[in-house]
Amino acid sequence: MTANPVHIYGPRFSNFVRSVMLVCEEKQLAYTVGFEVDGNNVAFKGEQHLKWHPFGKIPVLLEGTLAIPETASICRYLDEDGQLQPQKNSQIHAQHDALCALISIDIDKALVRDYLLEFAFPKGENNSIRFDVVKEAQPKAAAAIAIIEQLLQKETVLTSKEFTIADALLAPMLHYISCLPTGFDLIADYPNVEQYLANVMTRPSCQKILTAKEF
Ligand SMILES: N[C@@H](CCC(=O)N[C@@H](CS)C(=O)NCC(=O)O)C(=O)O
Repeated sequence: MTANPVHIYGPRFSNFVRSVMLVCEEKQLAYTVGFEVDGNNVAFKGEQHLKWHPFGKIPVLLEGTLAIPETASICRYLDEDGQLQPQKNSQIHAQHDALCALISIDIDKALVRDYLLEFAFPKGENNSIRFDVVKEAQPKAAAAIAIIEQLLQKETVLTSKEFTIADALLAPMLHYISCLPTGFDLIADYPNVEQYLANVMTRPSCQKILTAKEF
């Protein structure tokens, strides 16, 4: 990696962009964020973006001529010295990797794609929230939070004091859920999840990046 700032292609409000920003903050890496690259706006899902990520997802990490898609892979690349990945033994290392996949695939789908996005970008008439859609997605979102609650009852990398890539992936999602209106914020029913979020929010990186969003 070079000493020049890396660029995180994508918007600051995206939970996955925030995960990469958290990793940069934790590692004190210089970075810039946004759709503007070298002074030019690079269109979301435009030709250039699709060259970087064939499915037009964000974030993409740009460093010189290198473009890396996929959040967990970006985080692992930035964590060159492995400080944000448990190294104790290969089993714990693999468990952390698996947790990163669970969070960025299944938990993200239940919490962010199928639930939270309806609040952030309502698709109802006159941009109103489709509460029928929200209500339908809520049981699966609550089930995902219950799974996190269970994970937090065991000794895992999520319960260790060390901040890891798994935390960087999970914290932005939980923070956004906690910002939802009463009755939709789900977390209040899960004391371990609530405590976990309170703990990560004591970190300067999380205080800086996980700023509240009005839904
Ligand atoms: N597997 C990708 C998923 C990234 C993702 O879903 N990003 C969202 C924004 S937070 C996105 O690009 N959504 C636009 C789309 O799916 O077309 C990763 O882990 O980076």
